Amino acid sequence: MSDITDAARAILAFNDRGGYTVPTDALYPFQWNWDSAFVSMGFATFNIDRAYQELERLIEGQWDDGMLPHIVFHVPSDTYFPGPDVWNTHHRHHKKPTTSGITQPPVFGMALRYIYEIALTEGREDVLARTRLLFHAALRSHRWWMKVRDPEKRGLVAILHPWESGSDNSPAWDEALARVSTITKTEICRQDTKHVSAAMRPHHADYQRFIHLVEVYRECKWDPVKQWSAAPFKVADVQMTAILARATADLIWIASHLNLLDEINELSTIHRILLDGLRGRWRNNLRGFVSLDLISGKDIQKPTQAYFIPLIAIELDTYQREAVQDEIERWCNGMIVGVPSTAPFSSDFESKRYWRGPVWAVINWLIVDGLCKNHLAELAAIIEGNTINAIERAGFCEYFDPITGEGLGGNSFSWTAAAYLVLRHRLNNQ
Ligand code: 2M8
Repeated sequence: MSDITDAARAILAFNDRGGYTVPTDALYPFQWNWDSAFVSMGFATFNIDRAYQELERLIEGQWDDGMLPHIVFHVPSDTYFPGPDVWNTHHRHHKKPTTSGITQPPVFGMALRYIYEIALTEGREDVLARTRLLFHAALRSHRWWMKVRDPEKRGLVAILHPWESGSDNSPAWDEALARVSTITKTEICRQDTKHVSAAMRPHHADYQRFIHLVEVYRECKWDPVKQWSAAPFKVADVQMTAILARATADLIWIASHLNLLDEINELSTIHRILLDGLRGRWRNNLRGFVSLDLISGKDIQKPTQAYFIPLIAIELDTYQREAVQDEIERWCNGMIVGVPSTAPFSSDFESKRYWRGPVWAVINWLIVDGLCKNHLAELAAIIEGNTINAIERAGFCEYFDPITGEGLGGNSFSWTAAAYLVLRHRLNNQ
């Protein structure tokens, strides 16, 4: 085992808060939904029990209606804003931990399959009951997505807050977010800029709008039907839909192993609906998939990494495959490390500002996976190699400047460590 693999494991140990992992110390002191799903796959490369535990701690925060919240506040901390009092979700009863009121990309189902497959290869028959329990939690959350976030039956699930996408200040949300008021009742006490430079973080006006949205939904008492009608921001997101579709396929795989026939049928219907929805979002002229602004009714054409995420769920035709390959190569041209989260030729590109240009290891992991699924293994190997090199050079940073390769944002970041472990694991098993 290399020193760097050791270091990646040490980061997960350092960020372990007792069965769950914080994304990084201080800047993000709670359990985040999709971070934990990625992290559990990192754990699975060396400790199956700890991998299961990560997901088990996450579902402690699951709501009765099936939603998996984006943050679980297991223990108090004052190093992050907004904390539980701003969300005020009233989920303090039932002995459950408090949570935020929105969700995040459902990587959970993908993670569960990944962990379960490794457990099976290790001959761990004892994980069956744990797998079944987590499978049912995932299924409840997928039902929630379909019912609550695609009520108009487009085959695409919607986000009501940019934080749900995980790509908080992506240029993809600029136009839709500009319609949201900057007025807030809550005092905005940002903590993030105490930990990292403001030049790498979202702007103040973004935060005003993020908090305004929280207030709108808090006033709906977190009732999903009321939120859907009150939402000033509503986007059918291709990245979210693709992750949900892929996770659904992974749940079908698990259900077949567990011999759950009704569940296979139910999930297969969901899967078909989502794939149909996604296929309709391909645009030949843009060489990628685009989200739909449900308030303006317009395509969101901004070139971001979301263009390529549907590859994890969809089999492209030959024309699309060549187009995607050319487009990704164009975005990576001249970069030390691709794939930038916003195309470098776009006027919105900022190489250091969070989701407006920097490279994220977990996004590359998804893109590598999608390229392999679509028989573009050579390009996948280049991106995989560059991601590993960037981490080995700059450390386990939150994200990387694509032009210089510099490591940015928080340090000792859990999902970057997990990405390293999983990408290395893939390489070693090829
Ligand atoms: C970032 O988002 C949080 C809000 O959820 C924040 O900036 O305060 C995003 O990068 C998100 O994708 C990630 O899950 C989270 C924790 O790493 O940080």
